[in-house]
Amino acid sequence: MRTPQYAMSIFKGRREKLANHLKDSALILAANPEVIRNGDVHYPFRQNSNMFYLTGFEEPNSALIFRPGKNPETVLFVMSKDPAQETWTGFRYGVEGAKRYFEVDEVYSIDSVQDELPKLLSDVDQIYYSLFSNTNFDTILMDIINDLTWSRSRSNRGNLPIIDPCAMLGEMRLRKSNVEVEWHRRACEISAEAHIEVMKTIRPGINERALHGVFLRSIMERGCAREGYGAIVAGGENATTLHYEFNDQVCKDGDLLLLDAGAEYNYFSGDITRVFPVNGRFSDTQKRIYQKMLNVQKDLVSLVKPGTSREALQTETVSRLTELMIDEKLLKGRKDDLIEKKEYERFYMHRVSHWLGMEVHDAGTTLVNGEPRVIEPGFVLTIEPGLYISKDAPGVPDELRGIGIRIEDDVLVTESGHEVLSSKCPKEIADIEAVMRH
Ligand SMILES: [Mn+2]
Repeated sequence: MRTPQYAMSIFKGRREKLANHLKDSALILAANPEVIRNGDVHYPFRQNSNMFYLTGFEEPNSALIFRPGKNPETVLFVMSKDPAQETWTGFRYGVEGAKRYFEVDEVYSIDSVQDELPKLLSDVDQIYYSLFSNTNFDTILMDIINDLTWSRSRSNRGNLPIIDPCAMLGEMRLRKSNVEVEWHRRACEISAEAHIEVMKTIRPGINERALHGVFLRSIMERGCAREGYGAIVAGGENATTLHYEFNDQVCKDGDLLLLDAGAEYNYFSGDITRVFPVNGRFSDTQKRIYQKMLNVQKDLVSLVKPGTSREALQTETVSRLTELMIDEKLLKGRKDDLIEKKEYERFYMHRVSHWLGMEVHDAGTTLVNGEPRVIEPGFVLTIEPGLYISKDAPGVPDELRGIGIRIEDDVLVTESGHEVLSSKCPKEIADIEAVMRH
């Protein structure tokens, strides 16, 4: 037996907010497909973010139909109860259970979707639906729409336009409500605590994978179902590979470790990167380059406030990192020329920020009408400048070879500026070394 872990008023409130944008429309959201390999091996299921956002319903083989102003307005299709099947694959709410707990107007069995869905779409003028997130459901829906097109053309009502709801939902998800901020803050706090656990555990000779295990144990002990994305646990020169995910090498004395890992709590993801010495003490060279990167990162965080844009932060990052590269003899020449020719891309090749929310790279566009989106209170974004000097990069000082540094925090935009949601995670050299002494 299960009962929902979340207050239904949260999901109902989100649907009410959305209703104004959906006049004479039906929004259809399908659950994520299950991942099953070799026929019967089930992998952990995670609900589609938009489906969870508007229902709180976490089972596969389900769908939401939301038709503001119509009766019934909110309909869930769910898997029917099936005791024999549940013995194998676990509890299902079933039609009755879903009706009892999820505060929707109507619940049908997913087995009857071909019969019931056409009726729910017969009196709407457009459909909001995202193709390709569940291709099985795509096929079912296209067949239904094909039939409807035929009957609608006979009654001269024209074809049903299909619009992707991601942009509309992205606008909503960018602006976090109080409870969403609370959940997100907790996701970032747990991520920070788990980073500290890894800092305390690491020592020369330990495998990157064991450290990943420490991170996972720490977040799950604190109530997280999973990490928000595959962690990057990169010792030494592995940190110069941006999306290093093998996490299976031995950590060496004298190397730095780059840990990019985040907990998912109530479907909100933290996303923190820290760099710390495997043996607990930064060398002089490591100290110098790390401190310079930290200064840049802290200055960038201080620029986050309503009215700025990720584009403006990117321009500042490129300027500061190019200066740093000249200073460290990684680049030679005039700063403006080097920026013009994008020479910095040899050592820094990604964006400094992305939206953060239910997905680690969250919904919401970067541009609005072709212009950089202006940052508003309630947005959460990352700040993550990086520097990656591969061990065989030509013409770089020997002492810097094989060093990869990225420092990443999660920043909530507030009316007066910002709040660093990941501030519990140490990043000052003295603070990191102090944590590691314990
Ligand atoms: Mn990130």
